[in-house]
Amino acid sequence: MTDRLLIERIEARILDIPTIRPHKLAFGAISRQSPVIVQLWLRNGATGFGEAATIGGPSWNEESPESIHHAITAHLAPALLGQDGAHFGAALARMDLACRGNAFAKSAVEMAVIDAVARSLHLPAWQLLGGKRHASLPLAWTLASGDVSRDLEEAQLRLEQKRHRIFKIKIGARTPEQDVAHVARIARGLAGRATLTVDVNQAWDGSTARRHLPALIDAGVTLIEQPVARWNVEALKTLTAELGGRASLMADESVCTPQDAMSLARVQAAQVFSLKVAKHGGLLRTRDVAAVAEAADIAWYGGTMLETSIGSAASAHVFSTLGPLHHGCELFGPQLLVDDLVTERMAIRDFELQLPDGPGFGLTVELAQLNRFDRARSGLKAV
Ligand code: MUC
Ligand code: MG
Repeated sequence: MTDRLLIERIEARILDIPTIRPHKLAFGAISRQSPVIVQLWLRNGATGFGEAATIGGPSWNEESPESIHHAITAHLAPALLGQDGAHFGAALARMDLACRGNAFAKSAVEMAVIDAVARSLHLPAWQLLGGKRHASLPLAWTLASGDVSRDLEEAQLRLEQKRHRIFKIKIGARTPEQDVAHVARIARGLAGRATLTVDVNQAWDGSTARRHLPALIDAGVTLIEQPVARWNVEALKTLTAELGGRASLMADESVCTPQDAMSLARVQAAQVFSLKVAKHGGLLRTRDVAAVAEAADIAWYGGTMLETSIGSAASAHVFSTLGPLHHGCELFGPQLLVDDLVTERMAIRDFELQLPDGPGFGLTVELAQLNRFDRARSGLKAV
């Protein structure tokens, strides 16, 4: 064992960062993000950073910033202290032994390990994850102000800036008829200039989805994300079979573990998997889920949990290593936040996110910004 890559110290803190506008989803509206930031030190003095962000506390899934922070400080960090950071798979196995589930918490720690080791080796993280296959990816923006005029204004600006021409519209909070009318107005306003996706965030039952998705497709939507509950694989399968020729069905909340991926792939319940490093439990397991997708002729999409530049860059590193069958990515989280934690964000050019290089995730984290948004210092309470 090389002493120099031994894991010596792991710290985690919860930040509270306001969003630039309320972000409205099927299950509620958020006006701040509370990412958990992990900093890890190796014996050689190298440090690495990781992040796990949730949306709306424990509303998107079971984990919350507070549970993530607790899992890391009480269980995951103690399991890794003194271990060789370079043994990524063994570190994951130790975390699994110490703590069942808690994928978000594990992902933040694994990110910090990989960042620190890659920095020690003066390599970009993507080089430790299989090698780079994409230099850039089309970058979506989410329209979720809840107001058609504001959504259209946002989209126009981003088109003019050549930042985004794929727009994901969050629906499911209002009646399906209102949602269809909202999406149709946006589609008319952007006709011929943009690609439209909807994310229902599990809000509909199978028959509501069967009844209303065709109208969304008629309006111009080409990608439909998680219209039904995560457990409702039967409905996903039926929708994919019935509508899959006209628009692509994408699983998000339904596909977390590689085993979920296998179950969906076996019955062809989706044509696209939204990959998110947090829900898969890290960068390595994101690759495992992507491998199942590729083997089943299912495309991937580079999803976000609205992370700062730390989690977004880590995601970008692993997405840059994946295969050619994809629908781009949505790593726009940093742009939705009032400020960031790094000196320089990943660049966006010609509607594409420029995928970063190293060392590590290629970021310079500003400690003053971590302190500025640190919940423990501001006295703010959980959402
Ligand atoms: C989700 O379910 O995809 C991603 C982008 C966004 O606006 O919300 C998220 C969560
Ligand atoms: Mg989603």
